[in-house]
Amino acid sequence: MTLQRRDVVQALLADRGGLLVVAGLGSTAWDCTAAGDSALTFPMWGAMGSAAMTGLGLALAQPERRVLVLTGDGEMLMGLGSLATIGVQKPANLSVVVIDNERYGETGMQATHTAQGVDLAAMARAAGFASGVLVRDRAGVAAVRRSVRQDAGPHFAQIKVAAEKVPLALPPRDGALLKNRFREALLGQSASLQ
Ligand SMILES: Cc1ncc(C[n+]2csc(CCOP(=O)(O)OP(=O)(O)O)c2C)c(N)n1
Repeated sequence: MTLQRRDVVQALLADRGGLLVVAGLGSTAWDCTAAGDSALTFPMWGAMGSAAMTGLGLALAQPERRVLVLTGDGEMLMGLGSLATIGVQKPANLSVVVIDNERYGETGMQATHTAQGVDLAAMARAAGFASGVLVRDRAGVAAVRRSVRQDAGPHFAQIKVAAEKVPLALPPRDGALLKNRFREALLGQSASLQ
């Protein structure tokens, strides 16, 4: 049975503890909010192509924390160079998970290149990630969940999901608020004043 994006994100984020999450723009950010708004989730809102690089910076700055980038296939395709940089830097605490509906969902469901077979997981492996998997079932999602939390990375997963329209679940829209609450939750109350 085809995986559904909300179930996948819910499963990946359940009991997330101190996991730091960067949510790519659009649908994956709404998926994260639907799974439960959190100060430790940083949604990219309109910034397309930079989710993985934002996650890399966070992972390098916070080597004791686990960092998960959850993003869409269109967003990942726009920032492919980041795979090479992550492959070179090799942060063991970083995972990049692409929720692959093979569409630019937010802008009208136009097909992306993954609909034509572009294999992002193979690209990540070739770039030097510790693992790069293509996932189509629940067992695969459970394995990704484990890797995100405990195995030495960097990990990459391309999770195929149905191309469905789901209800909007919007995080706060104010960028300064999102940054400050993330910093406070991670670094302590005085962090937003620095
Ligand atoms: C540089 C740039 N180009 C285009 C857009 C418009 N845009 C917003 S969301 C989106 C599609 C995102 O597709 P994908 O990452 O596959 O996410 P999905 O919604 O399908 O899960 C596009 C093209 C943008 N925000 N920024």
